[in-house]
Amino acid sequence: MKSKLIGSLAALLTLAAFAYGCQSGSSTTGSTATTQSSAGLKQIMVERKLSEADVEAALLTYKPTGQKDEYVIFASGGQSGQILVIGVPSMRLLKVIAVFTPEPWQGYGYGGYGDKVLAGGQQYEIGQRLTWADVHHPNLSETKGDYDGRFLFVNDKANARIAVVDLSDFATKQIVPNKLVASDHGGAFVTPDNEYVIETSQYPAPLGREYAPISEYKTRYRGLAMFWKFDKVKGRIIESESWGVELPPYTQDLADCGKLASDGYVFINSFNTEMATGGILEGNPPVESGASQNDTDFLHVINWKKAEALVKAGKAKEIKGVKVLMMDVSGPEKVLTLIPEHKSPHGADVTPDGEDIVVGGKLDTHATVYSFKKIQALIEAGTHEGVDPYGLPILPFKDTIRGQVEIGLGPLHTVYDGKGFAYTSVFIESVVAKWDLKSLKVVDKLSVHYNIGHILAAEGDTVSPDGKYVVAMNKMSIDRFANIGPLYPQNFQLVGIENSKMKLLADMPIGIGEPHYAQMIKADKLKPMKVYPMGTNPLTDEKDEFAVTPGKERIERKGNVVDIYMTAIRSHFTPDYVEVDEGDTVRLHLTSIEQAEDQVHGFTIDMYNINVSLEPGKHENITFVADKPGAFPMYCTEFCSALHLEMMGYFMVKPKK
Ligand code: RUQ
Ligand code: CUA
Repeated sequence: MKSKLIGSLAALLTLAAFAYGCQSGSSTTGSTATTQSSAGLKQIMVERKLSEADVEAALLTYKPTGQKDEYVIFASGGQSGQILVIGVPSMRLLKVIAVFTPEPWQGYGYGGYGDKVLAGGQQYEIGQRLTWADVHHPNLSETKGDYDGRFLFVNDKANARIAVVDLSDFATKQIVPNKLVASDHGGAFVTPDNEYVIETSQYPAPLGREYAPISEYKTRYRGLAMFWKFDKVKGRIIESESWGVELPPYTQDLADCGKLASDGYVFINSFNTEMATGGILEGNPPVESGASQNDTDFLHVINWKKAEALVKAGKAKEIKGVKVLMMDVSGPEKVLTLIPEHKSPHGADVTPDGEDIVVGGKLDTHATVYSFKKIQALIEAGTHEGVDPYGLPILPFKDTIRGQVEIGLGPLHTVYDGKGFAYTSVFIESVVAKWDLKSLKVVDKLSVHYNIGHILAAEGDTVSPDGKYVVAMNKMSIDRFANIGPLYPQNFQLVGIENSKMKLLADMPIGIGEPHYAQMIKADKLKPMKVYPMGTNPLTDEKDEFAVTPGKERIERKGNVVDIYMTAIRSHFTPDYVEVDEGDTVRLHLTSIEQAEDQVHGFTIDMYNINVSLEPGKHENITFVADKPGAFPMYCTEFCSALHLEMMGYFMVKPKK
């Protein structure tokens, strides 16, 4: 960061004024320009009530037109079911990726390939369709513990699903529904070489989503850690090679995957070892207090490589066609082990070297630092202080930890800078606490606005974080922005961490859903295509069998099925006049034959709820029944050229006699 160079307001203003002088094209000498502009800038600072620190923050984050961001954030879009793509340090919103929710701009869910992705993510074959998601934790694909910029995975807490986004075109390719559980939370986390995408359940329920009375909670309700096998070449989850590990009904919370020293292991928090089930009208305490009786909950440790071997050796049980390693195997085999943790913990975050696991306690003032070496030695020696009601070994707490850090009120999540420091979000206190991983002492605190949930760091979950920025993902923004009614935006705050003191650089209101986690990748690791190879179907990433080449546009009828082979290019569709009979099945094969960068068309047929986005080279197949007679304009919905409004035609549906 330039901040090291900038020692004083004078130096800052000289620098700013220099740029100002150049841009204004002043023909005066450098020194005169500096003086005049300094006076101008000082006046702006006074008028706008900007401090020296404000001006410095502006200089560190401002991107003049054409200058690109150094990092890219992929942030959860919360209830929107989408992913937000944000540039750093400018904190400009670059894109909203449609994932679990129909999204009109990308034409996702209005007749095109997105319908097929969304259909694959449905939990039930009949009945209501899921049209939203509670998006929590986006995770980038990894190679050797480093983000490789190829894929992005994210979970839907509300409907227990995992989505796969391909970063070669920033499009969602697959949604896999977890048929065994109803909600998830710990996910999507990846193993360091991305063999698996991990999804762990949140609220326990009978596996397979059967009914069992709540009185049978302890015997029938369970948690699950799902290991989704990922094929990096195909870029898809292979459901048939995926499997699960049964967990006790302790309400598993966040999870993280081991790396380097702890490669092969997964760590999952839990917060209701009391197994409280509420029942306020029945005279029971609500879950919030029922689940807070015990002094400790359990950190679950899974040896996933061993679990995988046991599943392959046929030791798993099939539930609804999914192989699940049950507790009567995983306990004795030392695949699943419990460690006490301070009550109601939240984040479980493995350090970049994989040596430690940091657990924040929502109701505690500490973060606990577990040592993987100690944990592993105890597991291997078979040392434990007892077993839980499900026969799972419990390790002695004292012997598993390296220490505890006095953080402040309500530590949640921890990220790392790769330089020996950890940064913990502290919800109740509304601060980021920076602490030394060696001494376990807090060295700096920064107020954020307000009530920070997650925190993320540049390349933060890799084996080598960059240590330049962290972002506070604040749940509340009272008094920060213009009043826009009782539903307030959340507030992302960019924090510079290059110097010993953290520095608040920029605020970004988030008015789209409530974000949870996000990850930040170096922008030059992303290498998406600029245009699709001609005729590409984004669902298969291949040339579609129905791709239309220029000159081969046509309309074919077989019985009451009409195939329309159509192309789009500035500024017309061919054919631009289509006539069918009411009740015909229409199969529209639509190829953009553009190959010029940023030449996007849209396509809609009025009144038919059909709407697709046609990026250069993209192909879409749209099948529908022409059930509404009339003369319907079909037109391009992107302002693609000077004759964009002329890019239209008619879709005629002749009424039945
Ligand atoms: S966790 S509430 Cu990401 Cu802090 Cu879901
Ligand atoms: Cu094509 Cu507007």
